Amino acid sequence: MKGFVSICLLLLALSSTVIAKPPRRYDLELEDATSQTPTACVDDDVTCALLDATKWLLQQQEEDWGWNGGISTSSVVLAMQLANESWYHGKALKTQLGIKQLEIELLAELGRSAKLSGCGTSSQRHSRLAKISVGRLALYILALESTCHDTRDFYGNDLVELLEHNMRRFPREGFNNHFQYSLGVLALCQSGDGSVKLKHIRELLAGQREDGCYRFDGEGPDVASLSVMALSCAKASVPASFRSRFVQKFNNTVSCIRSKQQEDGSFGNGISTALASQALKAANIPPSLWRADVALQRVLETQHEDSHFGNLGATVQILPLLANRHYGSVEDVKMACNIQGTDSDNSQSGGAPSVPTEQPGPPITIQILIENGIDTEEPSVTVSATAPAGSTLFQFLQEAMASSEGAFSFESKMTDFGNSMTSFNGLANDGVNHRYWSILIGSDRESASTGTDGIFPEDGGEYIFYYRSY
Ligand code: B12
Ligand SMILES: *[C@@H]1O[C@H](CO)[C@@H](O)[C@H](O)[C@H]1NC(C)=O
Ligand SMILES: *[C@@H]1O[C@H](CO)[C@@H](O)[C@H](O)[C@H]1NC(C)=O
Repeated sequence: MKGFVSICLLLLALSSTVIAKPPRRYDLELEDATSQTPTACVDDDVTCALLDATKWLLQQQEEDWGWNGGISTSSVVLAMQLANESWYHGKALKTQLGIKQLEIELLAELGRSAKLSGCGTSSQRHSRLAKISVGRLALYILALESTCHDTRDFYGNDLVELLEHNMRRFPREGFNNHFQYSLGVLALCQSGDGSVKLKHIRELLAGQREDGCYRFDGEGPDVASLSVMALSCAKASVPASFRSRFVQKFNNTVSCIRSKQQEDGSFGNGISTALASQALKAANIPPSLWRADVALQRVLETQHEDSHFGNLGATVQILPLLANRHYGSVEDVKMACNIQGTDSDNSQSGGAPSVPTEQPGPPITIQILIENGIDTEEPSVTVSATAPAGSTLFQFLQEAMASSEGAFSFESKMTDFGNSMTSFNGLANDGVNHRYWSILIGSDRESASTGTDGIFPEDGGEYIFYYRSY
């Protein structure tokens, strides 16, 4: 109770921005005395890939010690700990400041929620709690657990109870896919006591289609993979009477994942392959049955020269696999919490942040098409946008909006994967009816494999935003 009152007094108001600000990285004034470049990797592809990718993530740390304006701090901290729990236990100053930022962000988010729905009676309290997104809260809990926090008493707040409460109404707008639901179950499952209830397990099983796959599973089995990791973690909470049904359904989801494996060992793109591999490991499927080493090679091939895997979201989801771990490995990582003061002089350094200073290219012009594939009576809109070569599609969109004098507009939301397009010309994504803006490229309308921050338009190119149902 005390916690809720103090949160009400806190009322931290942070403005949420729609347009992305360029990231401000920290200056190296605060370099630890003990910092050195991490031990170079020798000969082992996977270790090298892991070390390089963690180094890249650390370079993304910003001036306030968080990541991606606070959107990605929790998923980065979790990924860093799953990559190697010595990160936290090394006690490097930048690490500790990053964890402090994680705490501040969550307290701010709790405070904002309090402000939104006011303070007072306990019935009001429940509506207030419902404001925090399940996926975000789950990632905060996993990140906090992996860094030795008590999530039952986080500055007086019971985060596990809060999560459990917020998971009750499913599906609803903003919480309507089993990827998020699985993150919730993984957080409940790994925060100490038996918080996973039979109803959670039932919901995960009920979401399956006949083939064991879920809505939003396509070429890759991302959702089924998260579900298998969550179910593997929660297996111990299944009552005996429900066991045989559980195993049957569980096997069915594993079959979905395995059915997506290609001849070359991949399960779709690098992210999907990494998540599928993590799931099959979590489910203890013998590696030879699904050619685990070949799948791993396919993932490693997707690493860029700069050591990330395309963007921050891809990198954090792939990292656990490189450390032979998965989203259910927080329990293993937590074991290091009981060992006091390990290698405190072995702190890691993020290395010098490289802020690329690229010259703007010559101006190029592209066509942006806004098409409504659901209400086909609605005429499509074409706008051209001009920006320097090398700009992202998102920057072209901003340019188009600024110069259209109200004729063209969009809204977006920052995520681990960059800006997600949430609305065009007033027509917004609709989570209730599963209608969303998708991205297609060129006259053959190829589906984009990444978002508007990862697409670098070519002169005269055509970029289509197509409203469709998934
Ligand atoms: C569900 C889902 C969607 C749903 C989201 C709505 C919903 N009902 O939840 C819909 C169908 C809208 C969607 C759309 C797209 N998606 Co999608 N999506 C997912 C999925 C399966 C789960 C995301 C999630 O719930 N995360 C959990 C919550 C807690 O995290 P969150 O940050 O709040 O999640 C939000 C963002 O992930 C955002 N989002 C979803 N997809 C994408 C893609 C991009 C590029 C961005 C910036 C944001 C974004 O929507 C989520 C819910 O609000 C992921 C799988 C994965 N491995 O992450 C793919 C994934 C994120 N999507 C992907 C892609 C490519 C797309 C599209 C670009 C496809 C297209 N050609 O149109 C579009 C984005 C278009 C746009 N408007 O900007 C890729 C991104 C790859 C990359 N390297 O960047 C992923 C990783 C799948 C994969 N394995 O390739 N997606
Ligand atoms: C984790 O990092 C520590 C310190 O840098 C290192 O000694 C250890 O070998 C690493 N563990 C793994 C499994 O990579
Ligand atoms: C589920 O899969 C396991 C391992 O592949 C197998 O031993 C078991 O018999 C299967 N159970 C059911 C009910 O299909």
